[in-house]
Amino acid sequence: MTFDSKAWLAEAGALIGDAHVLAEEHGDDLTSYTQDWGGKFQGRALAVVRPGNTTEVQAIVKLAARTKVALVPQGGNTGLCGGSTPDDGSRQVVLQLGRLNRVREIDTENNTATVEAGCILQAVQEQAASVDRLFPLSLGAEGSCQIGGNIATNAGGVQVLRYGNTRDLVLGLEVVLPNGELLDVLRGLRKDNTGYDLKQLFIGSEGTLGIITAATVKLYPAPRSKVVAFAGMKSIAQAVCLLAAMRHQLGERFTAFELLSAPAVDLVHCYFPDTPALLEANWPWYVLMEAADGGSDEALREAMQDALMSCLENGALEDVLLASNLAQGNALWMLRENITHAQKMDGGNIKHDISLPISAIPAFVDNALLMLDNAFPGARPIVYGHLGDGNLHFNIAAAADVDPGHWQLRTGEVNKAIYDIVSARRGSISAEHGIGQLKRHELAHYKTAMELDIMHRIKAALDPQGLMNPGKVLQ
Ligand code: FAD
Ligand code: 2HG
Ligand code: ZN
Repeated sequence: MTFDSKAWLAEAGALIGDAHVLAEEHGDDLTSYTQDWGGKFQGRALAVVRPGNTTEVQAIVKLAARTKVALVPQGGNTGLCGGSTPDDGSRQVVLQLGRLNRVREIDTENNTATVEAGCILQAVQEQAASVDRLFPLSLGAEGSCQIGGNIATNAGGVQVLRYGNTRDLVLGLEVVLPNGELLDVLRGLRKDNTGYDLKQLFIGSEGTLGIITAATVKLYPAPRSKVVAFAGMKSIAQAVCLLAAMRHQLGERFTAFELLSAPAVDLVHCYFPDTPALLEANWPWYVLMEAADGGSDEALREAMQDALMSCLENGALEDVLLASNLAQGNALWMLRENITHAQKMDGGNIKHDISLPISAIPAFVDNALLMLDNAFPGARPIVYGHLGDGNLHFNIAAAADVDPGHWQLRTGEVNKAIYDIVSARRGSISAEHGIGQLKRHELAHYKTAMELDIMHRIKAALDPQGLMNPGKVLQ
């Protein structure tokens, strides 16, 4: 039977309202939904549908299942692996969750918030702050990514050191399964050993197993004080010693430990010339640290200062700046967050979001930089990331005399060279960004046959028609 796209659009319109079904056939411009944030992936879609509640999501999923139309779930479309970009479109529909943006409940006694998937991450943080709580997930895209997208990618960010990944923050989920049925495990329990923990399957599944429509997440006491420091050092080995010493001295108060290489800092200065110089001397490596707690600013500053001074004496750092106020702390964070934006402006960088045991990072970096020097002379490594979690963004920009477009053509070669080193050390080729369509071929290569087989069997059990975000994660 031929597929009648007009009839499909009309039926979808009848289910959720014509105004919420966007289509080229209706003269709508779908570009902002059919290309990714980084401009690496462009697709097309039969339509973009924007249901307004869980029942409407179910209705759309049932329609898609009956008519064999594939669905591409989309949150804020800030993902870095092309996970929310459709393919060439004739039979793919983007299911955009932005209208599911209600806060269903905040329970201050249970320290939980139950929010719909389309809530912007920053809005969830603000809701938590309004009741004197902290929702600790924090990342550069927090002004536009959605909590559903964060859960679907198991996002990391800059406070994993203290609070864990998104997975560690989710207590319950509501999920529309690929046949349109509702899996309701939206519970706010910190203990629940009643068999398999089904919600975990959907966390990090990148829209391939179902549509997350709501979540119950953990809240924490809002910190009263916060201090930020910026240190320079000669080597990553020093930074690893610094991490251990600071954690030892500050314990639970230590919330962030971000590594920045000199080329990453220089790139920010180049594209954001107003960025202030922070230390007098230049160092090959820098670390941005943050501590927070429920006590006074003075006491926390003193504890941070004591810890930093003993690290300076012990040779774990060469130079350090303790931010004197909130504005200076924010400027330090801005420098860190702007690396991604500077790289986008610079063009053509090949991203590697890798993780290793923290103890293995210095040798990995030495090894990988040497390999690059030999195999890709002139290539510019822009290394930075969440060293406190053993997660580096080991991104490689084109040599100054190489066209960024040509450099992109070497992605497969560069990836193999880096990932072989990561894999030999039992690391991960995707620490926090996911697989999407960017790394699905590499996943097939670097995961074991047993892991892949189990993943395929789970996918087939939940999505036998293969309509939930096809071509993502699994090949
Ligand atoms: P989208 O990009 O819309 O989708 C991502 C994936 O999730 C897709 O596969 C999509 O199909 C699926 N999906 C989305 N919503 C749902 C849903 N409701 N149900 C089922 N599947 C769904 N990531 C980090 O981990 N740490 C960082 O520090 C970080 N920093 C970033 C900084 C910048 C400047 C940018 C642009 C990105 C950054 N990211 C980071 C990547 C990105 O922001 C995260 O992956 C984020 O969690 C994606 O959320 P989103 O709502 O934009 O999802
Ligand atoms: C970050 O930590 C993000 O800034 C983005 O995860 C990393 O752009 C990147 O490679
Ligand atoms: Zn990151």
